[in-house]
Amino acid sequence: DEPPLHPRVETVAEDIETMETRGAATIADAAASALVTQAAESRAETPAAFRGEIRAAARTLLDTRPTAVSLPNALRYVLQRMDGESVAALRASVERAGSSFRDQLDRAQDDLGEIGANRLRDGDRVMTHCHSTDAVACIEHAVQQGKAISAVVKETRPRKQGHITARELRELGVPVTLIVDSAARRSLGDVDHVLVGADAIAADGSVVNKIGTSGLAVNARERGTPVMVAAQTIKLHPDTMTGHTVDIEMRDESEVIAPEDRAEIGEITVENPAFDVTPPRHVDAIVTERGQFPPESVVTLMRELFGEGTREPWAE
Ligand code: RUB
Repeated sequence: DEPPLHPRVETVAEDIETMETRGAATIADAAASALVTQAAESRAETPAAFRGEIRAAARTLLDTRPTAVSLPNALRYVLQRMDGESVAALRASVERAGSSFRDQLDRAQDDLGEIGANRLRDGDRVMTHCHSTDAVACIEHAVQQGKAISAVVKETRPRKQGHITARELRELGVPVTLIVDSAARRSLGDVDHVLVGADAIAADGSVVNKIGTSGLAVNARERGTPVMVAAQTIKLHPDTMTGHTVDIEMRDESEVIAPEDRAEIGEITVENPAFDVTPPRHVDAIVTERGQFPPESVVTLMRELFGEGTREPWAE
């Protein structure tokens, strides 16, 4: 029997699954806060029962979406710091870990934004894909430094996260041109950078991000437009150091085609992969809160942060 979960854990899990809560950093933040709620409201009477509840909550959160590694990284951060001989001590440790994780997440994004902004010059035009809070942070800092930045924002089918980016950039005072995804190559000649976020970064420097990123990067390379990936170190995927590949989420076909249109076409297969993998040779720089890295060198940072491997603290 699974231990009782606080309703907020179920709600957060459902919001991640339905993409009400989306984007790698936001997902990590929500997951950490759900563990804190579970800890704060737990009625467990023994340390073992308490630990069981927190691990079960972590498994429920983990099962929502497979690609953004910030989710397991957030859960691992909190669970590895769960410590104590009593329920009260355990509770305090989870609350402390959850809140320090969330503080670090904010700080990392801010530091990353400052570092990324240094790559952007006054008057630069940036092309974005999907919606990444890490990428927006770079533009926000550049604007705060007094640089005039404009943006070409890709719509990002099928979920149109480009609309979120367009709104946020507009609110920063950045002039925005919205384009459909297939217009990207045509517009690449007019931009100085491609700037995207990441859901996961593998040990070889491959970047896993919203579907369409890899094609964009190939086109950018052909045009000589530099590709910059804004990704806090919680996007580094520890399992890839031991050869694991990153699981690419396949989403429902209803995001791509309405049931009535599909019925009219007849028997076809619809595929809806949510992410793709951009090889390191198409990426110029990965910007983290720890500095900028050529993709091939992130493995050094990963070794420093994770050692040679990781445990799975949510296992029963
Ligand atoms: C979001 C996406 C974003 C990364 C980085 O995909 O691909 O580029 O998650 O975002 P989805 P952030 O909309 O399917 O979750 O920089 O905010 O972590």
